[in-house]
Amino acid sequence: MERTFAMIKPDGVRRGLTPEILSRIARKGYRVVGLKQMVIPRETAETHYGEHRERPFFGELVDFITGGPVVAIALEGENAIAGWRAMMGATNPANAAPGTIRADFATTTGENVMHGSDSPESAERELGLFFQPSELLE
Ligand code: YYY
Ligand code: MG
Repeated sequence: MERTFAMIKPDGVRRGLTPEILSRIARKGYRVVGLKQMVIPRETAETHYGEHRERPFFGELVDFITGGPVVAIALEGENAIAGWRAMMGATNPANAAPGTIRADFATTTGENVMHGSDSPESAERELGLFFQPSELLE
C-alpha cells in the first residue's frame, strides 16, 4: 500500500470538476484518507513547488495555485503514486493520453486541473506539507 498527494487545482474547482475527479478516484478503487478544500497560503505554495523556483513560470504558477480554493486529497492504494500520475496524464494536456484527466478536461500546461506526487519522497513531503497527521485516517 502506498499513499500519495493529489490536488484539484483552482481551475478544476472553479469549473465544478470536484465530483467528477472524486468519482474517478472511487471507480479506480483508491481510498481517500484525507480530504479538504482550502486556499493555499503563498509560502506553502512556494515550498510545494520549490523544485521549480528558478523556472520562468514559477511566479505565474504560484499566483495560479493560490488564486482560488483547491481540493487537497490524500490517496491510498496499491501503487498509488505512479497509478495516480497515470490517471492524471502528461503535464501538457496536448501530450496526455486519451481518457486521462488532463486529456479530458484541460487544454493548457499552466491550468492542467490536477496535481499528483511524482515519487515516494515527494508524496511524503507533500502529504506532510498539506495535512496534519490527525487529518489523515489510519
Ligand atoms: O508534476 P506535473 O504537475 O505534471 O509537472 P511539473 O513539471 O512538476 O510542473 C508543475 C506545474 O508547473 C505543472 O503542472 C504546470 C506548471 N508548468 C508550467 O506552467 N509550464 C511548464 N513549462 C511546466 C510546468
Ligand atoms: Mg511535478
